[in-house]
Amino acid sequence: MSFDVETIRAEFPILQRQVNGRPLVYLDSAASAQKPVAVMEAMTHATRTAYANVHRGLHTLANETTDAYERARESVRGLINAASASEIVFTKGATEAINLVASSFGQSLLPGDEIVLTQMEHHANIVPWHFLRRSRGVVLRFAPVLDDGRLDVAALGELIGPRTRMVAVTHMSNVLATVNPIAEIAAMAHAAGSLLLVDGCQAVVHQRVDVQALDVDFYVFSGHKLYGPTGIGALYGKAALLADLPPYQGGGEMIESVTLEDVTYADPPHRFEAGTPAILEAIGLGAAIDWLQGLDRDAVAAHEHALYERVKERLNGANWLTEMGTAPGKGAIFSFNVDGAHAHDVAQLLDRYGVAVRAGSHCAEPLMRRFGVSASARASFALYNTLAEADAFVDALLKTRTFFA
Ligand code: 7TS
Repeated sequence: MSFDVETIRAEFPILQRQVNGRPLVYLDSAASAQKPVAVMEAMTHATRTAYANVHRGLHTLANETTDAYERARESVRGLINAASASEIVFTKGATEAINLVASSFGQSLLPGDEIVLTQMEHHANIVPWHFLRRSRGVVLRFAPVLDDGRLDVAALGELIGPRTRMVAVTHMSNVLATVNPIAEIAAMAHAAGSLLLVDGCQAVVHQRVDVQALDVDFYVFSGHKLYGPTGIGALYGKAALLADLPPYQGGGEMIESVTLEDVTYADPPHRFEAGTPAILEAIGLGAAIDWLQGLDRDAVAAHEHALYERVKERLNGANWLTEMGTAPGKGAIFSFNVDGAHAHDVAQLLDRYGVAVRAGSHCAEPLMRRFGVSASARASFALYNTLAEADAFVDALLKTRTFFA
């Protein structure tokens, strides 16, 4: 299989539009990716031809919709090579998935139990654990990040001890693009009797993930960064662990039986999917995964890396700019600050040239503090970006630079 970026681009109608009189250069896919026609059509097709509530009906449309919803679960299973589709829980996204684990698993925690995180986590993988710090007296420990953006894995190992109940780390940083050595961290967590949760929001988009090979206990991601819809994401949990977790929310579809006196719960994954789920969005996510899996993912990764390398090469020697995160093997995200300029101003000026980048703390305030900045600008590359766009970004940045020099 090969990979042709122009063929791919034709599947993303939004990429044809203009912004401020220029062709759109969309470099904000780490926040949310654009969607191919296949995803839109899957959702429209379901809406037009086979839509009803899931898991409730004995009628044809309900059964067809349920089948489509469960096929999407199977697509998620295949994407991350889970052993069984019953290990996949649909959630609103990564944020809800982490909240689910923190809230449900957290019920077993005692004061003084420890959760080990890292300085490079997105707030989604910090704040739910702070809830447990406040409500249950658990202790949070943060593994440091080295100057080049690598995780200090040795220091992480030293933080893991007999009271550690959960290690929760990102697979790939949304700011630094550092890819963390998950299998190694899993071995360290398990040797201490701890569980491991991995935030796969960024990694799952850019590399093959095998939750069994990595031996992670929980893995989470969002659909909208994976070329799928918003409002849908997934939690993977090992079957034996999900079986022991209490539910997160109560309502329809998550019960085995309800009486006035008591309630018994359904088995996973339904135990964790209270209420009518995001049916069409799940179908859209399934379509996004099937679409992505139809591509040569190694060729996609090589293409994305080439875009990042192009930017690096063109900005080589620029002493007015500081890149955040230069770890070996990092992903295709270029986070930076221009001397004398606020990242917000840089982003707004780039927008004049049609170039969309994100600027701010990227929901990673502890990481910003670690690097002594309040914000950074971030160009994140996706499979539909071209070398010409990488050049357009650098050209616009060079023009922007004259405002601050
Ligand atoms: N974890 C990581 C590593 C992320 O990058 C994000 C979103 C989340 C968790 C939360 O995902 P959600 O879909 O539940 O919101 N990251 C970003 C970003 O980098 N810019 O906007 C959102």
